[in-house]
Amino acid sequence: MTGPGVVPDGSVRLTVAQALVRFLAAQRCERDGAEHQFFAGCFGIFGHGNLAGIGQALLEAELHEPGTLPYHQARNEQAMVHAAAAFARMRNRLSAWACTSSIGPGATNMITGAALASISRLPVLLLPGDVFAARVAPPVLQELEYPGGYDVSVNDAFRPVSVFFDRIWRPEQLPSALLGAMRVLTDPAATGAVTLALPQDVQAEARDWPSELFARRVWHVARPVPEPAALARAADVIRSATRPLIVAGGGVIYSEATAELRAFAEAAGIPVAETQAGKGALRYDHPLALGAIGSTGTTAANAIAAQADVVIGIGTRYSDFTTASRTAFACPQVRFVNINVAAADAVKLAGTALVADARAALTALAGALAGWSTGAAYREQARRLAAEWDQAVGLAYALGHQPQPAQSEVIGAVNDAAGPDGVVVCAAGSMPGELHRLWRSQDPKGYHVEYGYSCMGYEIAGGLGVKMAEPGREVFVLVGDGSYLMMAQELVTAVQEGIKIIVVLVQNHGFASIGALSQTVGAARFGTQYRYRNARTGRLDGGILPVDLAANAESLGVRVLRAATIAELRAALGQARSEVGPVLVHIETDPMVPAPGSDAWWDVPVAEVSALEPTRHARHAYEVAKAGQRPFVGPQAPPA
Ligand SMILES: Cc1ncc(C[n+]2csc(CCOP(=O)(O)OP(=O)(O)O)c2C)c(N)n1
Ligand SMILES: [Mg+2]
Repeated sequence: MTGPGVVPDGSVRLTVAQALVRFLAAQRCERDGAEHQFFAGCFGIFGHGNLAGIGQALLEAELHEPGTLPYHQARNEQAMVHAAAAFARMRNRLSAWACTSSIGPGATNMITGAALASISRLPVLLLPGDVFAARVAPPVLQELEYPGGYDVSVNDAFRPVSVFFDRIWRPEQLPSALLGAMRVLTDPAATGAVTLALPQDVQAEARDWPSELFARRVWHVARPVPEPAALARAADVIRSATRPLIVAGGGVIYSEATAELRAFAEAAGIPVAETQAGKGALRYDHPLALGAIGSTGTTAANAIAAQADVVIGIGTRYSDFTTASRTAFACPQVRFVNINVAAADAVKLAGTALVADARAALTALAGALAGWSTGAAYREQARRLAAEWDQAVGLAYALGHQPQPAQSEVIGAVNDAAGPDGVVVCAAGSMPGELHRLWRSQDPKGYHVEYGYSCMGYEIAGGLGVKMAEPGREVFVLVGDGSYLMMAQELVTAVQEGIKIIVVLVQNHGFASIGALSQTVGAARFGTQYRYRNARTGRLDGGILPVDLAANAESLGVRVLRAATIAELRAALGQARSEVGPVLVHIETDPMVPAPGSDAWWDVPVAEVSALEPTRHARHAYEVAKAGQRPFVGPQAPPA
C-alpha cells in the first residue's frame, strides 16, 4: 500500500479528490494589482457519492492545512449554491466557493442554483458526485438507468445550466479540466456555474501527480480596453444625441466602475437609470440619478427612456424587465450604444457595440467626448422628474396604513435601519419590484436583489453568502412568507456558524405579487393565497392558514422579534442591530396596498379566448399594450 506524499521523482501521490482539493487551495486571483485566494472554501453535504472522495480530502485539508479550503455544512444543496453565488456577487466575482454534493438527488438539487449562477454570471464551482466510471455493479444507489446510453447520468442535466461542464471519467483528465474550469470562472464575460462531475470510484483513485499541478497559480482578471474604431463609432453616436440616457447594469458594479460612471455622467450631463443588478451604481440623491428603469421602474427613468434618442447600456443584458418587454424605448429614432465585456450582450437591440470592461470603456469614452454635454434644460428636466419621484417614495415610506402596514412602509423602515452601510437582500415576490423603485441606495454594494433568476428561496441562503463575503456590514434579508416556506432551512447554518443576518419576514398569507399579476391577466388571483380548502365551495377560499412562521424560525434556534406596527418594526430593527447572532423580525402586512409605480408594461401573454369576462377584458388591454412593443428596436437611420 502506498501513502500520500511526494514520491522520489518529484510527483505527488494523491487521490483524485485530494488532488482536486489541493489544486483549488492554490488558486489565486488578481485584478488591478490586488491578489488573493480565489476559493474562500467549500460548501458540502455528504452522501455515498462524495464522502469517501471529496469528504475525505476536505478532512485531510482541515487537519493538515487548516484554512486552505475550509469546509462549511449546509442544509440543502440548492441553498449552498445560492450562498456561493451571493458571495461571489458581493466580491464582484473575484472570489468564489466550491460546492460538493453526493450523487443523485444531492446533485440535482444544485441544478436550480447552477441556473441562477449562470444567468446572473456569477462564478460557482459545482462538484456533484457521479455514477461509477468502472460500472462493475450498476446501478449504484440513486443511479438513473438511462436506456439510451450508459454514459448518461442525472448530472447531464447540469449541461444547459453550466457555462462549463466536464466529467472526470479517468484521473488523467483532471488537470486539463481544472485549468478549463478556472479559465471560465475568472473570465467576466464567460463566468457562471462550472460543473465538474466526479464519479464516485474515480474520486478515491490514487495517482502520481506532477507537483507543479499544485503550485500557486494566479488568474488575472482582465479589463479589456475598447478597440479605437469601436470607441470612435460609439462616441459619434453619443455626440449625435440630444436626449441620451445611461442604463447602468450589474457590469458597472462588478467592474468597480461607479466613480467613472459618475464622472462620465456629470461631464456629459447624461442622466442614469439602473437595472436591478445595477441599482446602487449612482447614489439615489445624485442630481442625474433617475433610479430604477423598466417594468419596475420609476416615473422619472421611464419618462426619460420613452423619449431618449440614444441609450447607453453599460454592463446590462437588457432583460425584459429592463426594457419593459421592449416598450420602454419608444423614440422612433432611438439608437443604442452597448458597453459590455460580453459581446453577446453588446450587440443586443441592434446597438453599436463597445466590447470592453465598463471602467475601461467609461474612461475612454470620457476622453473621447471631452467638452461635449447635453443641454441644461434636459438635465434640469431629469433632475425635476427624479425629485418628483423621490417625493412619491417619501410618501410610500410613511403611508400610515391601518390596521396592517403597507409593504412600502416596511421597506422604508429597513432602508433607515440599513443606513449607508447596510445591505438589503431579496429575490422574489412583490418586494423586488418595490425595492427596485423605492429603495434609496447609497452604496454600490448595498442593494443585492437577485432578479436574474428571481428564485424563491434564494433570500436567506443568499443573505448568508453576502454576510460571509462582507462580515463587517449589517445584512438585511427581506423575505416573503411564500419564499420563506420554500427554503428557510439555512437559518440553521447561520446559527451553526454564528453568522449574523437580520431576516425581515413579511407575512401576507400567500403570493401578493403573483396575485396582483394574476388579476391583471384576468386570472382572478387563482391559487395565490394560502387558505384552507373550503368545504362549501370546494375551492381554496377558506380561512387563512394558522401558520406561525415566527415560531418556526424560533424552533430553528434563531432569535425572533415580533412587530405588529411600523413603530415596533423600527424598534425591533434597532434591537436586531445590537444582537450578535442571526435575528428574524416578523411582521404582517396588507397585501392589497399597491406601491407607487410608473405603469410600465411587462409582457405576460393573456388567454386569447375565454369564458370569463375579466379575462376577455385583460386580453383587450394586453393587445393594446402589445402594439407598443418593438421586438427588434433598430437599426434606425441616423437623424438627418
Ligand atoms: C422557485 C420559484 N417558484 C415560483 C416562482 C414564481 N413566483 C414569483 S413570486 C411568487 C410568490 C412569492 O410569494 P412571497 O414570497 O410570499 O412574496 P409576495 O408575493 O407575497 O410578496 C411566486 C410563486 C419563483 N419566482 N420562484
Ligand atoms: Mg407573501
